[in-house]
Amino acid sequence: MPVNAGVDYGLAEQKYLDAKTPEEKLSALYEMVRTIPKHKGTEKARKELSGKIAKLKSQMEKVKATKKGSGANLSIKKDGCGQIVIVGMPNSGKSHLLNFLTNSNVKEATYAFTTKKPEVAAMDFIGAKVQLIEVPAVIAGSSKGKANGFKVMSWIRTADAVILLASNPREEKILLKELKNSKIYINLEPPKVFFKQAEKGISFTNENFLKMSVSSAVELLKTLGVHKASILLNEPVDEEKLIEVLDKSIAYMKAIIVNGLSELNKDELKEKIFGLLNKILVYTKKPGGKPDFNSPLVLNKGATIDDLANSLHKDFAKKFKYACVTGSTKYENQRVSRDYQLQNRDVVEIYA
Ligand SMILES: Nc1nc2c(ncn2[C@@H]2O[C@H](COP(=O)(O)OP(=O)(O)OP(=O)(O)O)[C@@H](O)[C@H]2O)c(=O)[nH]1
Ligand SMILES: [Mg+2]
Repeated sequence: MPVNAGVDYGLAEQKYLDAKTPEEKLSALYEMVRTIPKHKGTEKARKELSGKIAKLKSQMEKVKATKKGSGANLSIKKDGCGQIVIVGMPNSGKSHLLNFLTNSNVKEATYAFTTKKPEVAAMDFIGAKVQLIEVPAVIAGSSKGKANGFKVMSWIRTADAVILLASNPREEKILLKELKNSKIYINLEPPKVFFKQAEKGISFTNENFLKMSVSSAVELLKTLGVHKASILLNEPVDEEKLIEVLDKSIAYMKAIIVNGLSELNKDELKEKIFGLLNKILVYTKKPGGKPDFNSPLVLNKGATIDDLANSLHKDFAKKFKYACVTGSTKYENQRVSRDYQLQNRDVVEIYA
């Protein structure tokens, strides 16, 4: 251990020594970089850290290339228009919520860890199918592997969004902490820092956002294996943020937090859950006909008429003449262009 290194560095180093997977090793190395004192006396140790990070990263890249991205991550086969996990502490009512929202009949009981494996069910949202998964309970220590925590966290991070079931602020705090320790950041945005390739050296745009000297930022980046980059800063950035930007193992996930089941309105809750997916429902109809409100198309938010035509059939998009929209337009059946942006629940008539 280098001179003057504090307790935090010691803990990070121990984490590194205890780490079982390359991802855990890398995460511990980042923590060591974060906590190592930045003075002349630690220069050699920082160089060594930099070397370890570079070596580990290239090893991980090689493994990834041979596995063609299948990776070590566990994930549950996706179905429907999105996959959402229900996360909560033991006995918090996860199975109850799953049964409430779907037609499943998962076992509910008053003892802890009734649910031992992921339970998958489909939630119908006005004709669209959303895949809901109850994962086994999270407890204090899950992020360190307690209660099958590594697997549970892996199932969570590969989903598209989260329903956090917490009956009180204490539970919510524990859940958010365990998720954060597992590199799952709930309702947080990635730092607004953007890297571009550069011919040589490291330079910053909006340097005034740097909450450290340029030279120490450059030093830190070099330790993390970045030697050539042009970096755009769009928000204040300290050491922690700079390391966060480079830490590709962080999953930023959207979540709704449900505090209790007693006062829930099912339709409102379903609407909120669907809202997590950044999608819209659009109904199509034949010219002169009626839309089928039981079978919507699910498109990404921001989708245009062109996207819709493409999602129907490639030929259709080619033959496309024009479309009429009812809903987001000023008038019913208003004629719109190909680049018209659709809104949730629009009804579209395409003439081809
Ligand atoms: N009346 C009522 N009972 C509930 C509610 N939520 C949960 N319960 C009951 O509380 C107990 C625990 O609920 P579960 O849904 O099994 O809890 P869980 O979070 O899935 O628990 P684990 O799978 O063990 O982690 C069961 O007996 C449920 O029937 C609720 O909103 N109302
Ligand atoms: Mg359960």
